[in-house]
Amino acid sequence: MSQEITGYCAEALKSLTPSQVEFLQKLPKAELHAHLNGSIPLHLLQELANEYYQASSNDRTATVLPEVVRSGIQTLQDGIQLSDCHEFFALFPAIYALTSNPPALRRAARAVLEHFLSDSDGHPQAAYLELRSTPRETAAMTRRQYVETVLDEVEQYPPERAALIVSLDRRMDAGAAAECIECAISLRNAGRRIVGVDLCGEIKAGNMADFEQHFRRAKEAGLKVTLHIAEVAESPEDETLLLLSFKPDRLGHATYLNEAAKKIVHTYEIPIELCLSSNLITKTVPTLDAHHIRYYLGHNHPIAICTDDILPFRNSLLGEYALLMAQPPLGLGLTEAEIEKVAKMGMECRFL
Ligand code: 6MZ
Repeated sequence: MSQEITGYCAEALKSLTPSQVEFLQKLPKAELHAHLNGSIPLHLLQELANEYYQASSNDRTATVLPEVVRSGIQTLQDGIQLSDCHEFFALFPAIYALTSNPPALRRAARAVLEHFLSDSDGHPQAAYLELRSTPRETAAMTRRQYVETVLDEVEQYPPERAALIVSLDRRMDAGAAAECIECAISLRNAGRRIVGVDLCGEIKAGNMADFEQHFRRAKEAGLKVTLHIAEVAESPEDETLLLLSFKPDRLGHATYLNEAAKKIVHTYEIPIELCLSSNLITKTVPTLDAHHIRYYLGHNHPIAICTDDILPFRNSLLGEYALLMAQPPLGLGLTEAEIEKVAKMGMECRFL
């Protein structure tokens, strides 16, 4: 079942001719910034929610109140309206309640991989997917079981099509962060398909100095590092420079970099994962015209166009590329040659 697309992507897609859409569909595209629990197709979320409602009356171990889950899922079904980026993170406890045991997580991972990689509509959304997810410890699984469950699904696809990035949440304490890194390293050393680690989560949470040791350890062990960085105007400049000192291999968003940070990013040619709809819907960027993609395109800097969270944003990778192609104000009005170059840059930024 294909996911319903609404909002900016839908408008951009509607404005294109069938041959333009076909051009975008045929373009080999890499999806390098998709959060598993933010990318669950809506039809599966509804299924998991119905099962959760049936089971929740007997469940004494539930950590999230059923009313919180019900209202969160309802919001996702109705379509979200955010007044700022911080409201966005409040959606996740409800989703997490539905993917808190291995069978449900397995179904979620399978559906997300299928969404991006199956070519049931003639063309897959992505030629290659680097899926990312935050290992969670629940009453039903350890963090290691979480990662193994997701990996089992990722590895159903050949290595040139899918890999996993293990995310650290900024809210994690030192013990949890260390456990995630050790888990990523040991599974990778055992031949499992983990290509990197990520830093994500509530933008203002955590002290990033505490995370330095974990990312250094991951790099020493041969894992690549991507970091969500400077997502909002209030992101502290010293924090941004500290994160850059971890020597990341890619950056997520990088919306508000000051001159010193931009200099580092250019000197080391650190590719940027850009999520256009996500930034517009969470209001970290006011308009497409003001989006920092223009700056990076103008500087011929490596970028990858990504979706972030198709569940709340109701976007798609094809729709994000439609935003590149549609004429202003619906899109950026790039030529086919320019879009082809962007897609190629995305493929070249893979961690694999
Ligand atoms: C920062 C984000 C995010 O890991 O449980 N996440 N973190 N910025 C964003 N953009 C607006 N979108 C999602 O997927 C869900 C988790 O990804 C992070 C949040 O920590 C969220 O809880 P996983 O699979």
